[in-house]
Amino acid sequence: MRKQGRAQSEVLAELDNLRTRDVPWNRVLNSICTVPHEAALRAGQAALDSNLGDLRIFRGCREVEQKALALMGGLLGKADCAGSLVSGGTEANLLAMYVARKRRPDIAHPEIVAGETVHYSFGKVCDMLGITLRVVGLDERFRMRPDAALEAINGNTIALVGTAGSSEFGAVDPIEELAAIAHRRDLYFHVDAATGGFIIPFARALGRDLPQFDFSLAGVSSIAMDPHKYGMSIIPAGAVFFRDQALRDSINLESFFNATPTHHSLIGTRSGAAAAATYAVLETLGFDGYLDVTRKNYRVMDYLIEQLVQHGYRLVAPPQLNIVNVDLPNAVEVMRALEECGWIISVSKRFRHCLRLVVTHHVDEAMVDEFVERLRSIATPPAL
Ligand code: 0PR
Repeated sequence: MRKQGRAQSEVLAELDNLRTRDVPWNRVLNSICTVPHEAALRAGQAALDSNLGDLRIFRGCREVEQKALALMGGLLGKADCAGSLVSGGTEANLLAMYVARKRRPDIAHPEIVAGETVHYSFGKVCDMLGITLRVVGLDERFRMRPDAALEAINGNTIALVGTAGSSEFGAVDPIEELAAIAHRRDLYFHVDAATGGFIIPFARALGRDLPQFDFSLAGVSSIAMDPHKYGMSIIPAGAVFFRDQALRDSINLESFFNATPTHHSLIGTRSGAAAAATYAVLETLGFDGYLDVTRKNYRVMDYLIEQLVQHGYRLVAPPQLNIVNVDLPNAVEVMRALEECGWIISVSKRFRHCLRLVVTHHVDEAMVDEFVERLRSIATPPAL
């Protein structure tokens, strides 16, 4: 650290300058996160000095958090489910698996069963909690196969995990069938809807053919859903919901001090900014506002698909949520060439022929036109 500080204006100018190096959103096609809603940005900025780790001081912020949780919980088919606002999908999945682990102290070598496209956060989570992750095969649309899940479940299984919106494909596992399997066996069933949680309820209302994924299914024990992805809140805003209070309370931890509430998430001192931002965007948009956002995302995605197909490209599978994968044998090379031209897209390390394009709030038809033109100048579609 320098001995004497610099002028604040100089430091801030340096930071502004560094931020100009960030890629502008209109060249970003790989990110599940997007430009936050204006209400979220403003509310978040106004609450940056708060600490949800001390609820005796920040009583107002606590109320904001409760209100945000109630609004999200209301989307999940069980008004009295018990939620926590957390830092994102990773923490949500960690807490869910922590609860599942606590629920079965009798199992010495715990395992969980999930589909091959389960998010990599489960790798970390299982490592931390001493759980073995058993991944099972997918169908032709990259969804977990329930028959494979059934085969993998054994006496050490403490939880089944379904993904409602995989990071790579936006694929939604057959949550209804998986929930039924879990229910029959009294198995904990976690739904990772970090990505799909803010899409599926609205897409279903718009008539899209997607399975139910929430607590209206008897077997669902917990759900991760991230406001900082398709919810258009600021980062870090994630959420985890448990079917009932008792499940959430199983990981409660007392703090040192009298009259301080128990903690039930990982992080102690944490800003109330994300809670305020999340509440602000939920209230400003309302259900109809999210319907409009979702309708627009599907419209732009359908346009992208139409343009790609018209120019001879093929998709690896029809997408369920707003993630499109183009089948290209040299996808990694194409990704690098696109990046040289300023465009950020992604290619999975495991599915190297899939050029992945994420459609979210900041993507529109004009951006699609520019992108497809650039893609055509780089990658000839493979002959059929
Ligand atoms: N579960 C699913 C299904 C996810 O898609 C993600 C993140 C997580 C859990 C973990 O969430 P957090 O990252 O909030 O802890 N999926 C994105 C991905 O891996 C994260 C991301 C977002 C990466 C924006 C890049 C980016 O620009 O693709």
